[in-house]
Amino acid sequence: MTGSHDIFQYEAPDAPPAAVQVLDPEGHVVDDELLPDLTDQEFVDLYHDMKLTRRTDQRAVSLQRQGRSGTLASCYGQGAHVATAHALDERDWLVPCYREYGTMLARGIDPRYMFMHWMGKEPGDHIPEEYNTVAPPTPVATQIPHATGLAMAAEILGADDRAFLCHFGDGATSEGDFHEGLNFAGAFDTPSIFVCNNNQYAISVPFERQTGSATVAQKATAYGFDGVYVDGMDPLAVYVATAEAVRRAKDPRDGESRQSLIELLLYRLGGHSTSDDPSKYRDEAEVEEWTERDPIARLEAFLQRTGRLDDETVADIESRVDETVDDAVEAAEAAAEEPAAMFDHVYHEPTPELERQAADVESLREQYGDDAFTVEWGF
Ligand SMILES: Cc1ncc(C[n+]2csc(CCOP(=O)(O)OP(=O)(O)O)c2C)c(N)n1
Repeated sequence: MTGSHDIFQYEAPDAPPAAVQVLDPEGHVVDDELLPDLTDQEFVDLYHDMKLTRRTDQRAVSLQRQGRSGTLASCYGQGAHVATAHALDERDWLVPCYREYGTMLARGIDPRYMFMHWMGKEPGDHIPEEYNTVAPPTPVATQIPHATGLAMAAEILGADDRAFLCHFGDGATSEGDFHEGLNFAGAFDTPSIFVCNNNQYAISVPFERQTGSATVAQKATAYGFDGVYVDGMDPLAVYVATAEAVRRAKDPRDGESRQSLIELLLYRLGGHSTSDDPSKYRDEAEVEEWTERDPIARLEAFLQRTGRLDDETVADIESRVDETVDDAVEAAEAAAEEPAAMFDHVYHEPTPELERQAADVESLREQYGDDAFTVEWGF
């Protein structure tokens, strides 16, 4: 029994590696070689979509506080996730999570869909087909095997040359769905990109209680693919890592896997949801420290310093974003409830139980009219 440690070939890292970073918190380029090859307009478009996401977020929280909408998971602080959508082609598929809806806005999906979703209006979950985007889920991690299944189905149908990108949080990595989704992706060699938004908490559960691993990214090796640990408060690092994963999914070089696990180390500056009080489980000093790394301020500083953006353009973007969000709220509030539509896309063929439930909804509507479905939000 001597030297038994020598027979172990796989060693778990004790600590995370340095995260991939392009911009420091003040917006200085830290690695010129990693600076993405985007046009000035593409850089500004990314900034626009991050501002649109933040404005949508602020309005949604305000509507919830006024009792005009339901609860939601704000992405305040996590806005750099928007950059993952900028690295996708239109034909690629996006499987977002509830907090990463900025990817949907970046793909051109009108924010009215998000407002309807938060208002509990069923049409909000019927994303027009041309966007190749799945509506965000509420159950934790269920979207991960769905994303792998989509990729497997596309391969079977011969629709290759597209990537399938799926978002989830650190808490989702403790679900069996995470293992099943990544395991199948590796085993069936699908063109999959898994993005873990590690905001360091699953509601009140801190990351060190979620896993004994130093990182989520290292878990990729167990599934036979590559992982990368990224500064998730840096939109350009997020873009570069995703663009590289998209390239690998479609055109892997020797030794590269078509699957990637991207871990974004980030922080949610707000509560888990509008029903949460984060002061119960984390220190204000921690929040202040991460506020300094705000992804929008970081990108704006870089764009201003390099002459790609000026105050006039910022003001113009802000007023356009305000107008888009105002119109979206108006449209969402005016939209019908359509509760029976919730049964339409559960299965390809409705089951007898679903048909019974749909008939119940119709009979309630006949008895009480549309008022039967008006939700009184009272959080
Ligand atoms: C299967 C399931 N279990 C529990 C919940 C309740 N729940 C909602 S969000 C959440 C935490 C998820 O944390 P994480 O995956 O890190 O994502 P985050 O919300 O931090 O973005 C939990 C436990 C749920 N929605 N679904």
